Amino acid sequence: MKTILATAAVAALVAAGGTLAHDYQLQALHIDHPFARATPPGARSGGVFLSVENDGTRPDRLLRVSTPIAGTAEIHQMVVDGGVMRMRAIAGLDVKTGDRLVLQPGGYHVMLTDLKRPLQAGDSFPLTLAFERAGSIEVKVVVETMAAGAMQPHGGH
Ligand SMILES: [Cu+2]
Repeated sequence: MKTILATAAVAALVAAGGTLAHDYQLQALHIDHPFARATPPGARSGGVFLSVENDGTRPDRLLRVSTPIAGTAEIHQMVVDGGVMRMRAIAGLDVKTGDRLVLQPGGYHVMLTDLKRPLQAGDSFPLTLAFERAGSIEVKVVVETMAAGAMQPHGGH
Protein backbone atom coordinates (compact mmCIF):
# COMPACT_ATOMS: atom_id res chain seq x y z
CA MET A 1 0.00 0.00 0.00
CA LYS A 2 2.76 2.39 0.98
CA THR A 3 4.66 1.60 -2.20
CA ILE A 4 1.68 2.36 -4.40
CA LEU A 5 1.08 5.72 -2.76
CA ALA A 6 4.74 6.70 -3.12
CA THR A 7 4.74 5.76 -6.79
CA ALA A 8 1.64 7.83 -7.44
CA ALA A 9 3.22 10.84 -5.72
CA VAL A 10 6.37 10.52 -7.79
CA ALA A 11 4.36 10.20 -10.99
CA ALA A 12 2.48 13.38 -10.14
CA LEU A 13 5.73 15.24 -9.51
CA VAL A 14 7.21 14.08 -12.78
CA ALA A 15 4.10 15.09 -14.68
CA ALA A 16 4.14 18.57 -13.16
CA GLY A 17 7.89 18.91 -13.70
CA GLY A 18 7.64 17.92 -17.34
CA THR A 19 6.27 21.26 -18.40
CA LEU A 20 8.24 23.32 -15.88
CA ALA A 21 11.72 21.87 -16.28
CA HIS A 22 13.16 24.28 -18.76
CA ASP A 23 16.48 25.70 -17.76
CA TYR A 24 20.05 26.11 -18.93
CA GLN A 25 23.51 26.25 -17.41
CA LEU A 26 26.19 28.49 -18.94
CA GLN A 27 29.31 28.32 -16.80
CA ALA A 28 28.28 29.87 -13.47
CA LEU A 29 25.01 31.19 -14.85
CA HIS A 30 21.76 29.35 -14.41
CA ILE A 31 19.08 30.54 -16.82
CA ASP A 32 15.58 29.54 -15.89
CA HIS A 33 12.29 29.33 -17.74
CA PRO A 34 12.56 31.69 -20.73
CA PHE A 35 8.98 32.44 -21.77
CA ALA A 36 6.99 34.90 -23.82
CA ARG A 37 3.36 35.86 -23.70
CA ALA A 38 1.17 35.12 -26.69
CA THR A 39 0.52 38.27 -28.72
CA PRO A 40 -2.93 39.48 -29.79
CA PRO A 41 -3.72 39.52 -33.54
CA GLY A 42 -1.92 42.31 -35.35
CA ALA A 43 0.61 42.97 -32.58
CA ARG A 44 4.11 43.60 -33.83
CA SER A 45 5.88 43.45 -30.49
CA GLY A 46 6.15 41.08 -27.55
CA GLY A 47 8.08 40.53 -24.34
CA VAL A 48 10.37 37.73 -23.22
CA PHE A 49 10.96 36.93 -19.57
CA LEU A 50 13.45 34.71 -17.74
CA SER A 51 15.73 34.65 -14.75
CA VAL A 52 19.51 34.35 -14.46
CA GLU A 53 21.24 33.21 -11.30
CA ASN A 54 24.96 33.72 -10.85
CA ASP A 55 26.49 30.98 -8.68
CA GLY A 56 30.03 32.01 -9.56
CA THR A 57 32.56 34.24 -7.84
CA ARG A 58 32.62 37.00 -10.44
CA PRO A 59 29.90 39.33 -11.63
CA ASP A 60 28.66 39.07 -15.18
CA ARG A 61 26.50 41.18 -17.41
CA LEU A 62 23.82 40.46 -19.98
CA LEU A 63 24.90 42.55 -22.95
CA ARG A 64 22.77 41.58 -25.95
CA VAL A 65 19.82 39.49 -26.99
CA SER A 66 18.85 38.35 -30.47
CA THR A 67 16.29 36.14 -32.17
CA PRO A 68 15.49 35.33 -35.79
CA ILE A 69 11.75 35.86 -35.24
CA ALA A 70 11.91 39.62 -34.66
CA GLY A 71 13.46 42.60 -36.41
CA THR A 72 14.96 43.81 -33.16
CA ALA A 73 15.41 42.46 -29.67
CA GLU A 74 16.33 44.86 -26.88
CA ILE A 75 16.74 44.77 -23.13
CA HIS A 76 14.10 47.03 -21.63
CA GLN A 77 13.55 48.64 -18.28
CA MET A 78 10.27 49.97 -16.93
CA VAL A 79 10.49 53.53 -15.69
CA VAL A 80 7.91 55.84 -14.18
CA ASP A 81 7.85 59.04 -16.18
CA GLY A 82 5.47 61.73 -14.96
CA GLY A 83 3.36 59.10 -13.22
CA VAL A 84 3.15 56.96 -16.35
CA MET A 85 4.90 53.59 -16.69
CA ARG A 86 7.07 53.57 -19.77
CA MET A 87 9.85 51.40 -20.98
CA ARG A 88 13.20 52.20 -22.43
CA ALA A 89 16.09 50.25 -23.91
CA ILE A 90 19.14 49.84 -21.70
CA ALA A 91 22.68 48.84 -22.62
CA GLY A 92 22.86 45.78 -20.38
CA LEU A 93 21.94 44.22 -17.07
CA ASP A 94 24.31 43.19 -14.28
CA VAL A 95 24.14 39.67 -12.91
CA LYS A 96 25.82 39.98 -9.53
CA THR A 97 27.42 37.02 -7.79
CA GLY A 98 25.06 35.07 -5.58
CA ASP A 99 22.21 37.05 -7.01
CA ARG A 100 19.28 36.40 -9.30
CA LEU A 101 18.40 38.72 -12.14
CA VAL A 102 14.70 38.50 -12.91
CA LEU A 103 13.06 39.63 -16.12
CA GLN A 104 9.32 39.59 -15.57
CA PRO A 105 6.13 41.29 -16.73
CA GLY A 106 6.09 44.82 -15.35
CA GLY A 107 9.87 44.87 -14.84
CA TYR A 108 12.96 44.24 -16.89
CA HIS A 109 12.17 42.33 -20.07
CA VAL A 110 13.44 41.51 -23.52
CA MET A 111 11.43 43.50 -26.03
CA LEU A 112 10.85 42.04 -29.45
CA THR A 113 9.72 44.43 -32.15
CA ASP A 114 8.89 43.85 -35.81
CA LEU A 115 7.73 40.33 -35.07
CA LYS A 116 7.79 38.22 -38.21
CA ARG A 117 4.81 36.21 -36.99
CA PRO A 118 2.48 36.43 -34.01
CA LEU A 119 3.51 34.57 -30.88
CA GLN A 120 1.04 31.75 -30.30
CA ALA A 121 0.65 29.80 -27.10
CA GLY A 122 2.45 26.48 -27.32
CA ASP A 123 4.98 27.71 -29.88
CA SER A 124 8.64 28.18 -29.09
CA PHE A 125 11.50 30.09 -30.67
CA PRO A 126 15.24 30.49 -30.14
CA LEU A 127 16.74 33.46 -28.31
CA THR A 128 20.46 34.06 -27.99
CA LEU A 129 21.71 35.69 -24.79
CA ALA A 130 25.20 37.21 -24.84
CA PHE A 131 26.98 37.71 -21.51
CA GLU A 132 30.15 39.68 -20.97
CA ARG A 133 32.05 36.92 -19.18
CA ALA A 134 30.22 33.62 -19.75
CA GLY A 135 29.72 34.10 -23.49
CA SER A 136 26.61 33.31 -25.48
CA ILE A 137 23.91 30.70 -25.24
CA GLU A 138 20.83 29.96 -27.30
CA VAL A 139 17.76 29.18 -25.21
CA LYS A 140 14.30 28.06 -26.22
CA VAL A 141 11.56 30.53 -25.40
CA VAL A 142 8.17 28.95 -24.79
CA VAL A 143 5.09 31.00 -25.64
CA GLU A 144 2.48 30.94 -22.91
CA THR A 145 -1.13 32.07 -22.96
CA MET A 146 -1.77 35.73 -22.37
CA ALA A 147 -2.63 36.16 -18.71
CA ALA A 148 -5.46 38.48 -17.72
CA GLY A 149 -4.16 42.02 -17.45
CA ALA A 150 -0.91 41.17 -19.22
CA MET A 151 -1.51 43.84 -21.80
CA GLN A 152 -1.38 46.87 -19.51
CA PRO A 153 1.85 48.77 -19.41
CA HIS A 154 3.20 48.01 -22.83
CA GLY A 155 2.26 51.40 -24.19
CA GLY A 156 5.66 53.04 -24.35
CA HIS A 157 6.28 52.31 -28.02
CU1 LIG B 1 9.50 46.91 -23.73
